[in-house]
Amino acid sequence: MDRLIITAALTGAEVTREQQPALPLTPDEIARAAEECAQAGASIVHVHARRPDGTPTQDKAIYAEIIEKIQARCDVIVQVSTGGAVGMTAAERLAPVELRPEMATLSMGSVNFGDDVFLNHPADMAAFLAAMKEFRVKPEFEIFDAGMLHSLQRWLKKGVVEGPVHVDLVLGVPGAMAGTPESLMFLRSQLPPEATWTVAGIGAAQLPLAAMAIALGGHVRVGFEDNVWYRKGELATSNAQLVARVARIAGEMERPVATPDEAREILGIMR
Ligand code: KMH
Ligand code: ZN
Repeated sequence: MDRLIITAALTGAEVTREQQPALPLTPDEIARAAEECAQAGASIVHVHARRPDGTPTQDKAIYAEIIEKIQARCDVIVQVSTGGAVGMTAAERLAPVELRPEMATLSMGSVNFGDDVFLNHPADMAAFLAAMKEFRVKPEFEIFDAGMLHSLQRWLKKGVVEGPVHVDLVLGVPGAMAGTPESLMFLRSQLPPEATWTVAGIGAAQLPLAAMAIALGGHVRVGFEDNVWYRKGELATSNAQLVARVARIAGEMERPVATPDEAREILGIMR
């Protein structure tokens, strides 16, 4: 089995300081959190930007500042979000890809998202993919529901995408696929050949699905974007605390964590 790639989803677009007092919001806070997570065993950081008032933004200049500050502190793969926040336009969401980060997310379809709808029109998805090809950004295909994996299979069949692809199975969003072992096992059975995969369990699903991925040869995403708790009734003190726990469990399971360079090799990222 490959070494374990841990992704730290540091901020997200929805979580607030009221929900998680240690949530990193400014470029300096996000860069510091990224460094702590890298030291704890993360090789990728999934980044969302916020305005000074804490609201989500896809502003290119703010992303540029975040990336510069992260790179000044540590070596870690920066993966920008193109999901942004519900309600943003496709053009807005795509902006940080122009900065040529090593990776970016690409959601493979529309889905109910709590009380909202996370819209991903097929034409927008195709435009996101074209931009990632143009700027040589490695996509991480975000899979919230089974049909999205089949959309990716169709792209592969048509030759729109060349494998091996890397996917993130996001499980437990209210309105999407449940954060259960059965969901993970089913999606894993539907993966394209040679695909690498990570799992992002939402809330209480984060830890058990992480343990499953370690055992199954997948990779793991943790962090405040998906889960603010360390355990029931106890908030996590930092993103790094969540990363460190996964790294510890992985070590006990003889699945050492990947360095950023090892992660680049596993994912086929050329710098
Ligand atoms: N904030 C969600 C609506 C991504 O980063 O690519 C979408 C999201 C996915 O967070
Ligand atoms: Zn995200």
